[in-house]
Amino acid sequence: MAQSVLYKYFSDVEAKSLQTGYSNGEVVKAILRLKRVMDSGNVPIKIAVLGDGGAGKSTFINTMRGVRSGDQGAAPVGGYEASVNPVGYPYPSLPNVQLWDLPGSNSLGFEMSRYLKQVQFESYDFYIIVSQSRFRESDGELSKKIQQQGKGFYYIRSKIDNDAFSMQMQGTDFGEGQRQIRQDCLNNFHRVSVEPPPIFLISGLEVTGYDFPKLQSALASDFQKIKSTAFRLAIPRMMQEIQRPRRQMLMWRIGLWALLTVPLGVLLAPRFPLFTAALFMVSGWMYLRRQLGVSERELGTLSGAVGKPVSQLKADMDRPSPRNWQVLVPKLLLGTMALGCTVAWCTGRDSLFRWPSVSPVPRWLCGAVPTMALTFLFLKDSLDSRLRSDELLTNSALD
Ligand SMILES: Nc1nc2c(ncn2[C@@H]2O[C@H](COP(=O)(O)OP(=O)(O)O)[C@@H](O)[C@H]2O)c(=O)[nH]1
Ligand SMILES: [Mg+2]
Repeated sequence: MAQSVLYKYFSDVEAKSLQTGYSNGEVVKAILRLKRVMDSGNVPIKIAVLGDGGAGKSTFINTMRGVRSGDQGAAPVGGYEASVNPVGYPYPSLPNVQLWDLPGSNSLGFEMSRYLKQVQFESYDFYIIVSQSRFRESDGELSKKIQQQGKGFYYIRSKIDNDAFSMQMQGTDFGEGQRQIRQDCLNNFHRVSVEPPPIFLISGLEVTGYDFPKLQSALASDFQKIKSTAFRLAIPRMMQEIQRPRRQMLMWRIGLWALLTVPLGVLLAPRFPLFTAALFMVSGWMYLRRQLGVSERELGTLSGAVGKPVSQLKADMDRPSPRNWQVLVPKLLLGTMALGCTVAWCTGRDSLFRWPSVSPVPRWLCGAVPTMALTFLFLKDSLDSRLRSDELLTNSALD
């Protein structure tokens, strides 16, 4: 099951009160609370350390944390996986950061998609891929998955002390050797069509040697960006979670309203299924308009708090959603059916619907089913687009 994003950033009580507040129409209040947390920078960050088994992930985590492999609380090192599940370790140098030791991407016998699921790949905010001796296909696949999410990562060539030793034995210049390794990594990222990340050549055993100090200072200086990217990327899911109780309640009401079209519309106005659908759709839509949305006054408050003109907030929240044919096609079909029934009734061709008997039931059903389904789909769509406006408004306010 996907992990809750809301509970990652808020305590149980705060998350519940955000949901209740939103259900009571406090959209702007909810947005401002999200903004407060974002501005405080007091957000937890999960950094995944991943790569093949034996690449040096656990050693790297221990060295970052200033512990040795045998110390209490250190990640177990040495050719075996402590667990098939990721393990998180606090990183004292940066507040609220955890380094997560992931099982080797080659060690569980998993195909990539199962591996990603097992380690809850998308739950991390930043990634460090550790690779030894050469670029692997799995490095390319993992980096693509990271970039698809819009998140950042570093690439580490570990055990560079071994490379240094080999080069020395072969009389190769180490500076030139390092340049070639970097170039090889860059070429491989270009080959797999991934924007190359910062690349560090390190020995997990030497915190002051090679690129280790550079890596630590890069992480410290990228930290603000990592935090704000993580929070921004979490907004759509956080909003969905905040909106969930309200959406569920309104979905129930929409379902009941659509169901009402059967007894009321078809029995009272059986000749005009399209008219019934229109009546229910318009009244349902007006109800949703009253239930959801942000008033001018609230927009003014938000505008003052985030320093963005009301016109800009409005333009952002009214951005049209991409056309979804999967929703549009059934609506068109149902509308055509309801229209067909209305035309048949009005032109006296409704005898078609009486077949095979003179019973009016088939005729009613022909009108009732598309009317009900059309009303439901239309209102569900309206509900989702109103909720989406709130999400767009949140994005705009926190931008
Ligand atoms: N020479 C050298 N050995 C390393 C380095 N990093 C890890 N090792 C060794 O490689 C082996 C596997 O390391 P480990 O951290 O358990 O790899 P993991 O499976 O990726 O977690 C251990 O014997 C480590 O001591 C490194 O940078 N240099
Ligand atoms: Mg390990």
